[in-house]
Amino acid sequence: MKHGTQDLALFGGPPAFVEDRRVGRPNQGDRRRFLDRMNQVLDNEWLSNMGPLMHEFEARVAEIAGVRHCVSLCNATVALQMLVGDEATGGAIGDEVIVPALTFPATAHAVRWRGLRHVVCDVDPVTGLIDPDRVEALITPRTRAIIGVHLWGQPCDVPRLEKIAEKYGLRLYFDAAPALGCSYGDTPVGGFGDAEVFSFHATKVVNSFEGGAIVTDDDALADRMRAVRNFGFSPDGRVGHVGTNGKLNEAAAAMGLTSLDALPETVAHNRANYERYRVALAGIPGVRVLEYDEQHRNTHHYLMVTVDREAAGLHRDLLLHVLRAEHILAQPYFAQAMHQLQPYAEDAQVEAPHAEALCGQLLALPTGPAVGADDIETISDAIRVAVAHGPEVTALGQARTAGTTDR
Ligand code: T4K
Repeated sequence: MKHGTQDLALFGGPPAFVEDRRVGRPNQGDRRRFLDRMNQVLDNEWLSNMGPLMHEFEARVAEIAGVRHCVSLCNATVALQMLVGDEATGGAIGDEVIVPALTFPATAHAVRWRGLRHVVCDVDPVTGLIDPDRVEALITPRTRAIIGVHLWGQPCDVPRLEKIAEKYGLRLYFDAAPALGCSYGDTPVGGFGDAEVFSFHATKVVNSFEGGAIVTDDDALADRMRAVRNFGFSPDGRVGHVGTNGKLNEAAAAMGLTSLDALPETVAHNRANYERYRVALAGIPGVRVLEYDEQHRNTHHYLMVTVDREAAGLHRDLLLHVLRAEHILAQPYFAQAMHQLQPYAEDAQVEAPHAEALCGQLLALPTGPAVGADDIETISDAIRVAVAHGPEVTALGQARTAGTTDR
């Protein structure tokens, strides 16, 4: 239990934890089962190129997402690159893609990587989700697609975005990288828009080391995407499309299946952690847990808080340093909006005040099966002490962390 500034590790106190408490610690599932599957892979002598475990993984993901097709891939960034390209849209139909200002850089990078232009749209000030009210004003004759991002598993305003896409004849995709197992109302994330994209990166709720998928109910699109992920080869062996190598290998599928086996218990644990954090952080001035709308299902893989500098008496970046010194490896997801990223300096005048404000406030706290009730008490205690002594921590901390902040 910490009482004053001197108890904080940043100022010489003993760290709250010996071992790091991390955001993004992989959900590996049962090791024995993984190793059994790896033995199966080696016995099969079939390591990649649409192997049996990849097919099994695809079937299970499609079932969770409630869709006909899951096209598994080596990561979600490649999935997005494939979807914005001419091979998915069925021809060149404008070179602009609308993306939210608040997302992981991969969403915008995928667009630029294909030689297209991403157009940044501001977000809702509370949820951080793309604001449909602002999307319409960004549509031009050059617009080809809209990408909504189900940030932290919260679903976008799917009905309104679908209406806008239909009205203007645009492709609608969802970057659902963090949203496997989540829903809009009772409908699982996966079948919305023309297609959605999951990530199975090591840090996601289900991991396949690296991995991703395009999920859709569009038979023709799925066929084209299956070809594109394999150098453009069609089932008849001819190259019918410009393609890439986006295949998910069998070791990745073995981990993906094992991680999927553990999904129900992972989600139950995350949900309990979310409730614990809400109680433990209640009443700390300026620190607010991002509450997920109970109308939709969330896997609670991300425990997000905002830190309001005025009310808390210290900036999110300084709190991050305080926590890291305690071996609490919180993450500033996300510290820069898309138009603030250096490669996109030409977008510097984009107006996205809500995204900018959130970027200065958001903090992801450790959760997941490795984080228990006692850990949450300890983490919340460190936050409470830092905020209770905000001005003092700020004065001392500025000297201690000069030049090392994340922003
Ligand atoms: N769209 C959205 C909305 C996304 O969030 C992402 C990825 C993508 C698209 C692209 O998906 P992929 O192409 O990756 O499939 C991490 C992930 O690398 C990234 O996949 C993820 N979003 C993003 C939100 O988080 P970093 O830069 O924060 O990773 P890093 O290395 O700093 O690790 C984060 C934390 O996880 C640390 O506390 C350490 C811990 N960790 C990490 C790894 C890799 C582990 O404990 N074990 C591990 O193996 O991006």
